[in-house]
Amino acid sequence: MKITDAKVIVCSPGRNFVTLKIFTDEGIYGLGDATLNGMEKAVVSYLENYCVPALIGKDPRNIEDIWHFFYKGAYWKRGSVTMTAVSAIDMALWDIKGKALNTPLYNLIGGKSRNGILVYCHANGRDAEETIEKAGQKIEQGFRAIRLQSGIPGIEHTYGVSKDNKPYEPAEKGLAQTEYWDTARYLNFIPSLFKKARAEFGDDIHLLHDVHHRCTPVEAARLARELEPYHLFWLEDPVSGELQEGLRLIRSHSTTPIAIGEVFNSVYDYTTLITEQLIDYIRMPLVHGGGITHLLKVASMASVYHIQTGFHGATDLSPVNMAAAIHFNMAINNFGIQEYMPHQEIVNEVFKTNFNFDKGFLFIDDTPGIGVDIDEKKAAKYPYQMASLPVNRKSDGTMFYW
Ligand code: EZ4
Ligand code: CO
Repeated sequence: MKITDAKVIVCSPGRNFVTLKIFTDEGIYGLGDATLNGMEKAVVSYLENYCVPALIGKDPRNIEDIWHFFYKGAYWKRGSVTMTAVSAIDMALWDIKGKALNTPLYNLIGGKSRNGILVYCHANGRDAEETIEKAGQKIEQGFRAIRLQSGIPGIEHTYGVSKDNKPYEPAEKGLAQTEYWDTARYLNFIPSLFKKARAEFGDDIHLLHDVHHRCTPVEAARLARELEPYHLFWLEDPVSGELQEGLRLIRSHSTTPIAIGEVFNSVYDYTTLITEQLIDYIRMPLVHGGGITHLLKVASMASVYHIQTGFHGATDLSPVNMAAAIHFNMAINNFGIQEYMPHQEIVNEVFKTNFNFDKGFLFIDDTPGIGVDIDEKKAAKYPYQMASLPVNRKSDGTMFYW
C-alpha cells in the first residue's frame, strides 16, 4: 500500500477547522484533525510545504515509523504547530488502517474496556446564581459532570463566560482582543461559587473548574485547599504548566485532584508531573499531542502512576478529533473523563459523525477506522476566517497569561 497524495482542507462552519486527508493507491483515504485555534494557517503551511511531499510514496501501514520520521527525523522538533501536523498525519494513518482492516479504531488499540465514555460539559453565567441555573439545565439534559465558570464582580471578562449568552467561543474575528484580570478578586470569589453549587446539587454530580493558567503555584495551592470541602472532580490548569516543578507546591498543600496540559504537545511536558505523581489527569488531546501513537505511550506511562486521562474537547477541536478520542477512551484502561462541548449544528453539515450522547455518556458506532467523513463541497461553502484568541493583562496593564 502506498500514499499517493494528501491535501489540507480548511473550512469555517461557524469556526475554523483544518483537516488533513491522505489518499492511497487502494482507494482508501484517512482523515486527521489539524486544527490549532488562532494559528490554523501555520499548521496548514507546515503540512502543505513540508509534510505532504514527504508522505507521498510511503507505506501508510507503517504508522510507528512514519511518526518517528516526522518527530525524531525532524531536527526542529516539538512545539504546538509542528506537533499538530504530526498528530493529523498520525490520525489519518490510523483511520486508513482501520478502513483497510475493516474494523473500528478501538479494535486496533486494545478493544473495548467500557460501555460508554463519561463526559463533562460546561455551565457558565454572569454571576454565581446564573452559573448554577445553567448547571441545573445541564443536569436535566442528562450530564453527570459539569465544569463551572462564572463572571466575577470587578472583572470585566472572565475566561469561560460568553459575552452574548451563546455557547462560549474564545476566538474572535481579527486580531487578539485584550481582556483584563485580577487574581485577588478571583481567589476571593471561586470557593463561594462551589459552596453554593454543592448546596444546590448535593454530592452526586461531578463538579470541575478551569483556572486557565492564571495562578502562581502558591495562589493555586490556596485555591485547591479552599476548594477541598466541595470535592471537585478536578481543578484544571491551576498554573501555567511550563514550570513542572511548580506543581509540587500545590500537591504538598491539597488533595484536590489536578488536571493539566491542554496546551502541552509531548510526553516531555509531563515527565516530572507523572513520575512524581503531581497530577491526576492528562489533558493533552490527540490533535495537539502527537496523535494516537504518542498518546498511547503517554497514557501507558501515566497508568503506571495511577494517573488517568481527561482530554481537552473544546469546540476548536474538530469532530474528527472527538471521534478518535472516543475510540481511544474506549480502549485504554486508565480513562478518566472526556470534555464535551457539542459543536454548532452547521458543523454537522460539513462533518458526518458516528457518535452520540446519552445520559452523561458518549457512544461510538463500529464504522471502520475513526468513522467521521467530511463533505468537501459543503466545506467549500464556509471559507477560512481569520480569528484570534484574546490576550490577557492584569488590571494595571501588565501582560499576563490568558
Ligand atoms: O481555552 O480551547 O478547557 N478548555 C479550555 C478551552 C481553551 C480553548 C482555547 O482554544 O481551556 O476553552
Ligand atoms: Co482548559
